[in-house]
Amino acid sequence: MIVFYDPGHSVHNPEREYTSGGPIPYPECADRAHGIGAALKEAGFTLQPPPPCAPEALRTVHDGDYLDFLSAVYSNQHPHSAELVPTTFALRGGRRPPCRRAQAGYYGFDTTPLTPGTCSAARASASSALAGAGALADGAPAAYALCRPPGHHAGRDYFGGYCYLNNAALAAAHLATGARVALIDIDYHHGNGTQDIFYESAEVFFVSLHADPSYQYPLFWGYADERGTGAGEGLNRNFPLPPGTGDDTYLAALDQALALIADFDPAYLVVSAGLDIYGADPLGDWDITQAGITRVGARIAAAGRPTLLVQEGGYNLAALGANTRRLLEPLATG
Ligand code: OKP
Ligand code: ZN
Repeated sequence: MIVFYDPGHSVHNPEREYTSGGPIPYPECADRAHGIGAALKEAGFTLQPPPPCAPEALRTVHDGDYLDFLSAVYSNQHPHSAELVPTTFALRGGRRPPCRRAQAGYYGFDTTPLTPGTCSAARASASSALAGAGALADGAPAAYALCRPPGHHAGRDYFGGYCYLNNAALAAAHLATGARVALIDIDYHHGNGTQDIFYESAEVFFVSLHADPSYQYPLFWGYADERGTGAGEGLNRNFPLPPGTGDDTYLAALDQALALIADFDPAYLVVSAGLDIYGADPLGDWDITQAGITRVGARIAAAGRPTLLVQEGGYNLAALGANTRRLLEPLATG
């Protein structure tokens, strides 16, 4: 299996997340990717740097104004200034303010920080996903993009939930030129950005399994009755799951999700691969075991489609590398 990895992510490494309970060390740290990379190398995978993606490639999914904001917010001022944390939000409908720093609360939906390295790291991350899509288009049966920062909470014109550019959506949009694509999001959190991007799309079928938003982030999206609109009617499906979800409950929901995907009969499958489903993840409250993660990988492999896995969450640093390996190995050998 081809693995794409761009070490350029390391320049984005915020210090703290501002939660309702106060500041905590930033869970989405550069060491996540270092740990995954080390575990995959040890398992015999080769990590390939992707070619840097063309700036226009990001416009298939993201708005030009938003992309301009991401590249300009740190461009001509305080190149080494502290993190920029939005605290006043527009609740879309207000005006975009002229001040770049104030725009952080126009484009952000939570207190996810921007740092001087955020834009280039997000581009490096997106480059891996786009290279993975290219590999599938060229006939590879499976590929993995070791992306960080993650992407599935980012929409066409917003960032949040540690995400700035929607890596999986960019890959799916690339593959969807002339082919049907299914995007399954197995991260513990609902992929609200991806849902939003493809909500009216007939080309990309989005299915997400996640902690019920009635008790978990991102809180406002991810309910079972969100099913898509217009040409995308019926092509958005959510499986909200309860606290304590274990292997059997999860795998039963996954089987339902994969049956829907089989009916859609996509030419490609993109997986938003979050490993915060793991029982010992500090952000999650599920009970998925390491053997369960192997079974998730085996179920995805059994779907029998050319498959791109795109890294999303997963915050147990001690287990993340081994868990990623467990998810990938059924696809690498099968
Ligand atoms: C990103 B991904 C934590 C508050 C929630 C945001 C979570 C973003 C998850 N105490 N913080 O889906 O793994
Ligand atoms: Zn997550």
